[in-house]
Amino acid sequence: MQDVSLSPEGNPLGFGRMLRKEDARFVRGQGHYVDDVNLPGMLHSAILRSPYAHARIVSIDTSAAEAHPKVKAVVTGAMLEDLKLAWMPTLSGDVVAVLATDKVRFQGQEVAYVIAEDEYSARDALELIEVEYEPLPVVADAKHALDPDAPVIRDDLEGRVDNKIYDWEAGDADACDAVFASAEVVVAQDMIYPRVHPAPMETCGSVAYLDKVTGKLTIWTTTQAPHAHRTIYALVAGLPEQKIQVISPDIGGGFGNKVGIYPGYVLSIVGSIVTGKPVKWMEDRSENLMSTSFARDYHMHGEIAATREGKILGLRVHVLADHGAFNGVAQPTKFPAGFFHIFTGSYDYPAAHCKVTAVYTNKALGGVAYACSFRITEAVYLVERMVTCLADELKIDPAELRMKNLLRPEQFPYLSPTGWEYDSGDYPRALQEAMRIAGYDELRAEQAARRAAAQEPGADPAAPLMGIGLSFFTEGVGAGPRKHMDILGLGMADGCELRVHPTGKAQLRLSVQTQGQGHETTFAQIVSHVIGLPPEDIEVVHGDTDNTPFGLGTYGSRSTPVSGAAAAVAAQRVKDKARVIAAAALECAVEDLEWEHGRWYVKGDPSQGKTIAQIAMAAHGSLELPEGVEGHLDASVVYNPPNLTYPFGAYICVVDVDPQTGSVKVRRFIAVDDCGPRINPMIVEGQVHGGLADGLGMALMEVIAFDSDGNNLGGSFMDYLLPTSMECPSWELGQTVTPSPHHPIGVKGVGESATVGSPPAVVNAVLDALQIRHADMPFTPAMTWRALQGRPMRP
Ligand code: MCN
Ligand code: CUM
Repeated sequence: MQDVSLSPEGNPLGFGRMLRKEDARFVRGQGHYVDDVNLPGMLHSAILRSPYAHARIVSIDTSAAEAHPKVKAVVTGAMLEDLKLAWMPTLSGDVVAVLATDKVRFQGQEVAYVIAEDEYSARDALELIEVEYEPLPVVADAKHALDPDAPVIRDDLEGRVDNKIYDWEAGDADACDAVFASAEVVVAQDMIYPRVHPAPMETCGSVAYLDKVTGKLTIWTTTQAPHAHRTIYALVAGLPEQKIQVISPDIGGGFGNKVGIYPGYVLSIVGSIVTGKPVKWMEDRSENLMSTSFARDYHMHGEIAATREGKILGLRVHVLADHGAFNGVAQPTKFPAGFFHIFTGSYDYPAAHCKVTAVYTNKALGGVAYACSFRITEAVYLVERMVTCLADELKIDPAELRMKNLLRPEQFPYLSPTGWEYDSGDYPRALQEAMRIAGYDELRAEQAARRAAAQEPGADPAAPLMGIGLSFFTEGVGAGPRKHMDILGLGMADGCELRVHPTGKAQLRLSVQTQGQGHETTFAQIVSHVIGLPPEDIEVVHGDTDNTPFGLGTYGSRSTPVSGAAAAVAAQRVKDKARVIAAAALECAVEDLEWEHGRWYVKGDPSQGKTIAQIAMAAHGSLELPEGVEGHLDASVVYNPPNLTYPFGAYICVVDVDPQTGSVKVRRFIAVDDCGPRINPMIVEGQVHGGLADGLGMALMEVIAFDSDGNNLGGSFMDYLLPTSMECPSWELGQTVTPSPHHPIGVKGVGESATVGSPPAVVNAVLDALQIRHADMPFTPAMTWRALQGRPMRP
């Protein structure tokens, strides 16, 4: 499939490396983002946020703000209550306050909303609003959320007496206990996957306009799921769905941050209803970091059982999940803990059990997003840390231990002990390839030599400590099928429409929406792959609910597995229809035609043929079409995937730790990914590069911490560090190609793979350098130094 011919423009026909079509506008500064939307008469707005993590609202006085000469309106929770809009549903069946009415429940929560002639006046007026708060005790640490004397955060919910959201379990507890009871070796470990933030370059925002004459609501908004948002607006606000148009223009990164609906979006709609004008709301960086969806925040206790020879027998885990003040986790309804129960990972053993207890705390909505693959990030971290701890316990090389336990190719399709059916894989080959690129044996030899040298008298105390870390991951991406997977009752299937115009140029209408993943290029390549039109002749239309078919959106790396399949099937239908039309035009039987890329021709006489472009003209022209064949050359599809796709990969990280400062330098990082055939290898590599940087950031520097009063300590880029090219090594990538047997063109998703797979590799490398069993991320210099001194990592 990598063997590509070139279009007249020089781009590959079908799969292959080509520059991204969308970059023609991005590199010229011609991207069009929500904040670039400016409508005649448009007003601006700003949100007043709570300084407290938990407080009762005694009173709100908006009179001074309303008197500001440029202020048009001030909205409070009490006003929204009258409109029945004070609360809205979250993606997990909970409710969240649009504007606080009774209490504020996290620092940064929305309290009041100002609409003004310009953004500066709106922000100035926020300072004129007087809110009297009565501070309440705060639950900042999930470990204390269930203490008997903990304040009940969600006293708005009928009958609530504590902060528990749910207990959920998967796997067979009894069978697992039996295996553990008789196992030769059991290793237990507590670990935290800290709260982190997706921090996309573009913050969240919206421009809403309710045209009172036509009754049409148009909302330009930063969303990864425009169709789902439209339906939710219709359900929540009682607006007629055919009168709602959601447009997500260019999006400057999503990473899961833009899956849900934020109060600000709803408020911009309220603002337009109140003023009759278009209203823009754009949050700033601190607002984004403090109030929008957070990721992770899992406190995990893992136990792994094995024989003394290193055959893994079972894994059990208990998780305490910090969901913040409102349960807004984005995941299919039937999976309250996401896909966490895929934690058995890439290994062959029968016994597994997990229990997840989710609690409310006085923090912003957590556990939502950030290349999470619906909690597979946490699952992979858990299992890859546990396997490494086991290797440490057994004094077996971690690569050897993994090789001994990896699923073997003949076991696929593989049914995991917690119910997942892995579609395809050749795991040992991927690990071997990573070890080959890394030169694993030489690296271990170098490490041994360095450690020996450090023992010599007069050894340099500043000599770096070398560490080598491995991880192997399996993801399940591409949700549905819809009978198992829905969000708020909307099944995870995707529509797609392909139209080939008379002149042989095509438009592909997608329900998913790129935020930087390059869909305008790769989806054109999918269609090109099937019908042979050059990708530059195929325009991808997306991000506008009026002009695209319904579908659930881009997250969980589902675009290519689901919408990509829809595009391939639509293209196949066009190709089939083109054959019938070509047969009519060539006056032969359909069976007499053979396909070569982009053209149907008569068997045995290749000079007699019709290209797709010629067939498109015929389909729209005066040619007499056969019985039952309608004119035009188009197709529309709703694709309901039969299963997830299961990409996998083997990662190796080499670090050097400065023993005197605790600073960690990632010397090398080898990533072998298998996402099936690569539609555009350059884009896949870009996705992997980005994900590796994400993972390095989480392992070494990113954490949103809170003090005991619930103050967010990571509310700016001064405090919340993101990795830059300075911290990243030159990534060394490899690949294996194992097609998905159920995807029409064999591809698996890849958009989150590296973010999922890389943190355990970096952490395992740092701990290998320090030669200690476990310490928690992030390995900032201070944390690493403490760990080196044998001191606790957390104050
Ligand atoms: N691709 C390919 N060959 C494959 C698999 C994928 O060429 N075998 C291409 C796809 O066609 C697409 C890209 O790689 O252009 C990513 O595809 P996919 O894995 O289907 O993921 P999605 O398009 O659904 O993107 C979502 C995923 C998620 S969930 C997060 S989070 C994340 C990620 O993408 N957010 C991103 N990568 C991101 N990259 C950018 N630049 N910005 C974000 O917000
Ligand atoms: Cu889970 S972050 Mo992505 O799925 O948009």
